[in-house]
Amino acid sequence: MDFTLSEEQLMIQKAARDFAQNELLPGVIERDDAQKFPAEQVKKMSELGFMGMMVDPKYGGSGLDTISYALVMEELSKVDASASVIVSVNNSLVCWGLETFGSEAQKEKYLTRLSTGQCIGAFCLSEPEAGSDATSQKTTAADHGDHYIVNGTKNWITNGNSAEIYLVIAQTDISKGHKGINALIVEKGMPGFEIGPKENKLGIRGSDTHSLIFNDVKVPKENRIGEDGFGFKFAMKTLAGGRIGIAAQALGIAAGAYELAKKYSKERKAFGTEISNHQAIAFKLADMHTQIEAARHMVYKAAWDKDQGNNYDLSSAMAKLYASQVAMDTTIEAVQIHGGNGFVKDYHVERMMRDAKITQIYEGTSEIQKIVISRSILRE
Ligand code: COS
Repeated sequence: MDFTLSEEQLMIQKAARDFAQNELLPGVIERDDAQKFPAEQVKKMSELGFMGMMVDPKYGGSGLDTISYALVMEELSKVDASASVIVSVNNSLVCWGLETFGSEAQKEKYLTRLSTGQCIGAFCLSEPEAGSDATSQKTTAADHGDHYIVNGTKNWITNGNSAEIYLVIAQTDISKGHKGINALIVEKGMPGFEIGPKENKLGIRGSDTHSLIFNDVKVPKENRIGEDGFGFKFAMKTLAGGRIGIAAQALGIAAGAYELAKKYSKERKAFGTEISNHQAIAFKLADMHTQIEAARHMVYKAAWDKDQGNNYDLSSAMAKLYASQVAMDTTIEAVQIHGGNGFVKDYHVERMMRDAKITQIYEGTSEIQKIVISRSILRE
C-alpha cells in the first residue's frame, strides 16, 4: 500500500492551491454576498485545464486521473466552494458522462467545448417532485421518430443559467418505469427552453442555481445518450463518480475551515494565553484533524477505486456521507473557535458553515447514500 502522491499529482495540487489563494480568495466574500457567478475565475480555471481534468486530451481534456481531480476539488473548496461546484458538475457529471457514454459525434460536437471551458455544462435530473426519488421523472421526452419533444420542469440546477449544454433526464415511456427514461443533450437557445429564476441560497451563493422550463422543446434523436431507455442508468452511473467530486468538496471545506481555526487559535488570546493552549480548544482541533484525515483517506480511496476500474458505488457513497458530515461538524466548530469573529463574514468560517450544508444534500442526500451503502453491503 502506497500513500505517496506522484510528482504530477503534487504539481497539480500546488497549482490548485496557488490558484485558490491568488485568484479565488480575493473577492470571495463579496461574490457570496452578491450571489455573483465567478465568471473570470472560471475562465482562468479553464486555462489551467481544470474544466476537463479527466477528459482524454484528444477531446481537449487534461487526461488526469480521478485522484488529481479530487486534489484539485479539495484545494479549490478550501477557499471557494461556489467555484468548486461549477468545476465538479462540469467534470464529473457532464464531461465524464459524455465521454463515457456519448457517441463519437456527440463527443466531437460537445465534449471539446466543455472540457476546454469554451462553455460549461449542467446536469438536469432533479424535479419539483423527483429529487431523491429519481425514477419518478415527470419531465417527458415524447418519441416523434427522428426527434423527441421535451416538456416539464427541472429544479435546483447548478450552472442553470451559465451553462450552454444541458444533460436532461426525461421519461419517454412511463409504462417501462426507469427503463423508459432517456438522457438528452439540450442546448441553450433551443426554442421552448427557458431558464427560470435564480435561487436565493443559504450557501454556495456564487454558483447559479436555477429551475429550467421545457415547453415542447424539439431535441434531435442524435442527442440521446446511449440506447433508448438508458437514461436512468446513465444518471446513476454518472452520479456515483459525481459523489467523489462532492466528497472532495466537503473535505476541502472542512480542511479550509480547520486551517483557519488553527491559525486563529494561535493568535487569539484569552485568560493570558493563546486559546490553542486551552485544552477545550486544542481537543476540538485534535478531533477536527482526525476526522478530516479519515475523510481524506475515504475520498482518495474512492478516487483510486475509480482509477483502478473497481466498482466505486460503495466507496463514493461512503466518502460523500462521511466527508459531508465532517464538513458540517468541522465548520460548526471552526465558527465556535472563532467566537464572535466566527459570526462575522470577514473571517470566512461562517460562509464555510453555510456552504458545508449542501454537501449533505446534493448529488444524493446523506439518507440516499445510506440506501446505496446498505443495499451494497447487504448484497455481499
Ligand atoms: N449504477 C448502475 N445502475 C444502477 C446504479 C448504479 N450506481 N444504481 C441503481 N442502478 C440501476 C439498478 O440496477 C436498477 O436497474 P435494474 O432494474 O435493471 O436492475 C435501476 O437502476 C433502478 O434502481 P433501483 O431499483 O435501486 O431504484 P430506486 O428507485 O430504489 O432508487 C436510488 C435507487 C435511491 C439509489 C436512486 O434513486 C438515487 O440515487 N436517488 C438519488 C438521486 C440523486 O442523487 N439526486 C440528486 C440529484 S443530482 S443534484
